Amino acid sequence: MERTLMLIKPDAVSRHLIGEILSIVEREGFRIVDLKMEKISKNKAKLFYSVHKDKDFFIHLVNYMTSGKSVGVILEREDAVHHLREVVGDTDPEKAKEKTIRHLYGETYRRNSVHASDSKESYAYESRVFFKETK
Ligand code: FUP
Repeated sequence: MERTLMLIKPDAVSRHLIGEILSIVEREGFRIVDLKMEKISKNKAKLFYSVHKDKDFFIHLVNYMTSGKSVGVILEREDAVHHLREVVGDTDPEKAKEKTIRHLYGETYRRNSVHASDSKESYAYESRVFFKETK
């Protein structure tokens, strides 16, 4: 069975949306395999988003991701990577389809409530980085 990683980001954690978001993914047939809450360090945020390290928004993204606690969730389902991206919706909450998590809860392009791995390779990398105990 395929696995993927979802992060519930600081904007959603601070608005008490952990339960709502976990309910949505469980109703979509995902099994929660593992889960951890953590205020991500700058180092970890930089590693997690290293594909964006040369972008002009990188520092803003790192500052936001380290501004409060996140919850990392490993989810299992058939076609997990693709299906979670559908459930999460477009990066921009204004463009995200109705009933997607980002449409329901996203505030802005950056404060878009959740992250979902975009490939099996990203899942392997991102889950290793997030669940690693070292800072
Ligand atoms: P996604 O795969 O939908 O999470 O989107 P990206 O990998 O393209 O971007 C990662 C995160 O960087 C997004 F959640 C939003 C943020 N971002 C910005 O803050 N500014 C930008 O110009 C692009 C992305």
